Amino acid sequence: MKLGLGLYKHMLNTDHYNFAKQCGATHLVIHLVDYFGHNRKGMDQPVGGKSGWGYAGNPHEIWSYEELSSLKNEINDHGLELEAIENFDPAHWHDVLLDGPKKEEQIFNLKELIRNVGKAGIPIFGYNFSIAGVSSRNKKPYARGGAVSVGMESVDNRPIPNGMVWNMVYNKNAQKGVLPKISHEELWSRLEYFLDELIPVAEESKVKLAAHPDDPPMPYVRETPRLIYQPGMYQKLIDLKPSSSNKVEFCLGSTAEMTNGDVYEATDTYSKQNKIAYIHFRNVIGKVPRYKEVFVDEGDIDMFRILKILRNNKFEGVLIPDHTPLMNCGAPWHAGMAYTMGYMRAAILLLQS
Ligand SMILES: [Mn+2]
Repeated sequence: MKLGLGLYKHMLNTDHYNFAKQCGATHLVIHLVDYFGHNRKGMDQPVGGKSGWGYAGNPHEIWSYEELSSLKNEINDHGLELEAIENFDPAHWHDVLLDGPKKEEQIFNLKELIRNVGKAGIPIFGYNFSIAGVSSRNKKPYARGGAVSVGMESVDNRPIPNGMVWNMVYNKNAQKGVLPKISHEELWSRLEYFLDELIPVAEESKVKLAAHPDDPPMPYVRETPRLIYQPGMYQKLIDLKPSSSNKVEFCLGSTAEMTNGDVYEATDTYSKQNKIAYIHFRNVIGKVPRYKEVFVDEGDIDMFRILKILRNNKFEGVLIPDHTPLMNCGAPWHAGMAYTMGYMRAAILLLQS
């Protein structure tokens, strides 16, 4: 097991590479989608309100081999490995999610992107096949000592306006109106198209595609169906396209929030099959539709039990904190992460001793 840290796009700089290293990380998982374009001071995860996070990126430019490779070199120069890129930009795949007119053109570009990722030597690409993305969450002092974190108290049922998907606006001039309602079957058939097209390219490029479950794991959010909102639904995705490149981005928090099944069984099932590309190692109290994200040692999940299962199944991938509560000090995000990283490092060392 390896310790990693997740960094948002605006954190891809020397200070944050050094911060990761100081926290004991050997690996990084990075976001290239700019969720914070609307708020330059934003440090923490966006919650996903009615109007989303802001604008999607440039639809005409996928991330090139040159920029991916120079990013990887920069990270390597700081003594870290680049393990994964997390999330596609909605600008690059909105019509794959929505089955829109640009679907084929966008799939063509996504294939090129995965080839670039493979050529740059980045082993994993994480994605979240979701129309609404994260939603229905708010920020309150949910965690120990009144630390501000994310939680859910009710479901957001407001439909999504045209021109927006996965919380980001990809077309400012879209016709007024909302996204049409679709079934779960329709959503799964869109995923199947995506996997059929992308997995062979990922195999050739030696890249693992890793699916994140729904956050929050509800059957419907904002009048759109969700894909993976119970632990067993990961199996459906795995079986849909058997391949060493078809993996999961296993989120302990989202899995524990699911109403059926238990997180230990799910960890065992998917790590035993060697289907876990990397892990979001976070803790929660409660299940949907009422839960709160809390400190790593405060929630419902026995994190040591999870680590023992992973060790027994010889999981060799990376664990990152995903999200943490913000701590009261001059650097709330950094303190929360540093606290979690210290806990994770100690736990991993203890289990390996
Ligand atoms: Mn997660």
